[in-house]
Amino acid sequence: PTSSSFPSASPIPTIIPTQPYYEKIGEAGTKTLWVVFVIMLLSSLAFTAMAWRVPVQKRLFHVITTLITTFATISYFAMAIGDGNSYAHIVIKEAHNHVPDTVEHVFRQVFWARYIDWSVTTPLLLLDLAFLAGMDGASILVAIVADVIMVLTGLFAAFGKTDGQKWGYYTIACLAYLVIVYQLVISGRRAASTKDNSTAKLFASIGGFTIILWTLYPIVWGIGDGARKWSVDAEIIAYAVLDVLAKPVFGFWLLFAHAKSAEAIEGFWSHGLDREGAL
Ligand code: RET
Repeated sequence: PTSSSFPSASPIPTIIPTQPYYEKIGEAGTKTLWVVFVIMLLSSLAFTAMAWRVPVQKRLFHVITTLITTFATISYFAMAIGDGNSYAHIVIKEAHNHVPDTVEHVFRQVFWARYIDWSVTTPLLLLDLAFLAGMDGASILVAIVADVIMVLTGLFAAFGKTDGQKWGYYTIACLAYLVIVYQLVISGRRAASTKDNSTAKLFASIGGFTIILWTLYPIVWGIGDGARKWSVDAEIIAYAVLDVLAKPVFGFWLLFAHAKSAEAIEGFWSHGLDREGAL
């Protein structure tokens, strides 16, 4: 039998795509990724060195903080070598009112490695804050689960094909973020207020810093991935600044300030005992 003996099916409706265009990383973006990779690597080494200088029982914050920058080092390495990304297919406009139908679309590069990084590092950052405040288990669990929901729905939003998908997931992510803020501000502050004065103060300032910083992420996302008003490079640079503040700067602040307040408490007690002894 020849191919002509096969009856052809009903004609496939044709959608003629207009020439797609690609929004992707450039030279400035690649350079930025390498710079942040180096910053994260050096910070991880510095945090490790700091951990070795304190006894194991006092290393909890050092370990959490070192893990955070270690994950970031790997994720920035992946992004800098051109891995850990894919293209989101965004349908701008479908026209079905003429023949042939047309579809206007664009492909935007999404660095999904970020979301893998965030799914591990943002819960660890929350643990740093939760342990500092001495938060209860239930509040910690709620904050961390909300955080994972935020990052995953953020990832789905980044690959949303239509505005409905994109902003729908984005809304869910923002609601989850509000749950985190609630836990930090209400449960966290309540727990911290029962601690010594210097810890309560440190929690208030480093927690405030965290909330301001974290709130900038959905804004960058909205301008970059969301509204596509920023180039992929501009988005990479904005996230780079935020990531350096949220991980290494946050880490050094926490470790130095916590060491200082722990020293102050120890000093207070030993001083008290000396006086007792003298009497
Ligand atoms: C997304 C988009 C969807 C809405 C919201 C977001 C929030 C992200 C946050 C990320 C924090 C990252 C940190 C990284 C450390 O280096 C996912 C961008 C609310 C808060 C602190």
